[in-house]
Amino acid sequence: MAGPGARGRRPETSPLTPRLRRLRTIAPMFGFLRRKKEPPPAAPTDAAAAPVADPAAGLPAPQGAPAVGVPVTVAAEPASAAAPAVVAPAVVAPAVLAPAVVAPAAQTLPAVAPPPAPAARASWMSRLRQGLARTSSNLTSLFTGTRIDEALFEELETALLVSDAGVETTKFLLEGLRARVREQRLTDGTQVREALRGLITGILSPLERPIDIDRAAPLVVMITGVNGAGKTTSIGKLAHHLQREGKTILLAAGDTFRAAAREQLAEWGLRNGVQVVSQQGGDPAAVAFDAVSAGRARQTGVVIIDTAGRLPTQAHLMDELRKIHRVLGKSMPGAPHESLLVLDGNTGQNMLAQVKAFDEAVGLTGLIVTKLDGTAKGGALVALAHTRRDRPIPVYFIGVGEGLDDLQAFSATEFASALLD
Ligand SMILES: Nc1nc2c(ncn2[C@@H]2O[C@H](COP(=O)(O)OP(=O)(O)OP(=O)(O)O)[C@@H](O)[C@H]2O)c(=O)[nH]1
Ligand SMILES: [Mg+2]
Repeated sequence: MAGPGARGRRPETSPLTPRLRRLRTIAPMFGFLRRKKEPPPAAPTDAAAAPVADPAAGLPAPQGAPAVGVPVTVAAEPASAAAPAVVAPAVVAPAVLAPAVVAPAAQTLPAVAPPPAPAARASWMSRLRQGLARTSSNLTSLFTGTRIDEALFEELETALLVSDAGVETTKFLLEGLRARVREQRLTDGTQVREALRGLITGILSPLERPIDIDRAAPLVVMITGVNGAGKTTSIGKLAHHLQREGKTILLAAGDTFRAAAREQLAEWGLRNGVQVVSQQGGDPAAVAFDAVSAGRARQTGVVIIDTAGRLPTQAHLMDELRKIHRVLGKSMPGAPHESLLVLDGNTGQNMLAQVKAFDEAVGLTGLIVTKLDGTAKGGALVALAHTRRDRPIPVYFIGVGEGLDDLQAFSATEFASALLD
């Protein structure tokens, strides 16, 4: 609970704003994450979940097959087709639609990326730590001595504000810390740091929840977010992750207006060896509907729907998102089963407004926070957890790079450690 402020502190009429303004240019803090488990050695082969043979298309083998080397993009049928759609081959796309297949740069990418070598995993960890080094050093440098006084709390307040933890959460942390110092009679910096770690971990813990990928078949996952947040990249990484969990995947290019957006998703499809339902122009809701229909007909494990980036202030685009959500509900009971918001970890406090707006529009069930390998300020995530503690939205994954393996499960403990170690 956010308290009323540190009443016992020395007088300070407007303690936060001047320091915040002064330090706004200071670089951020944050980061971390560690893989929880080793990936399986080989690509999964899930016979039960493998797509049924496509009578029309002679489509490439399902994504579970190793080393798929052929283009996998397929056309969507019109949403008006009420019966489960059979994915049509590109060459017989309905005439009313413009060429339905994104012309992917089929020759420019390997169809399936090689499995990550241990060295590669180590390298993303070190990239992450490097990216967060300045931020974590802002905090850790405070706890080096035995000085536990008002000056320490003031410096900590500054460091938390610089990290984008926000005024309310910063106050909450400082009050909690003061109480622990008092009650537990802490006498040196290391103890205070551990107390802070406990507080931050406690705030973040409700966000740590694994995604249940078995609760529907297909599991329909709708991806939303502002422009450039990392939606399409996260879908590519998520597809890879889910394949390793043994799921078959179908992607839907719900950003129908930008050719580049379709091509980008098609590239990720190629990398993963998964099929992409796509359609030039037209209604994104129709593409989403068709993808789910195709996924049901083909017994696909997970259907992931990409959407165009949009700002919460763009009312008509938020309406479009609501429509996609609504239409998905008609495509399959309970769909979308996951309504995920992708957040750029560099967003700062605006992250909170984004979550609120997208949640109101499409009832978020989870978050993916990207770009935590760069200069992101992790404090915003702590603020998000604290300010939404009454209805926490889990962070299923964090993005720590642009490669297939750079999606990691969120861990409150590791996140707090990355901040304070
Ligand atoms: N370093 C880093 N870069 C990322 C990460 N995720 C995405 N990016 C990069 O961020 C940029 C935008 O990513 P996209 O996936 O295209 O973002 P988007 O949300 O789909 O964008 P729009 O569809 O245009 O709204 C690309 O250059 C990605 O490579 C990440 O976790 N780390
Ligand atoms: Mg995109």
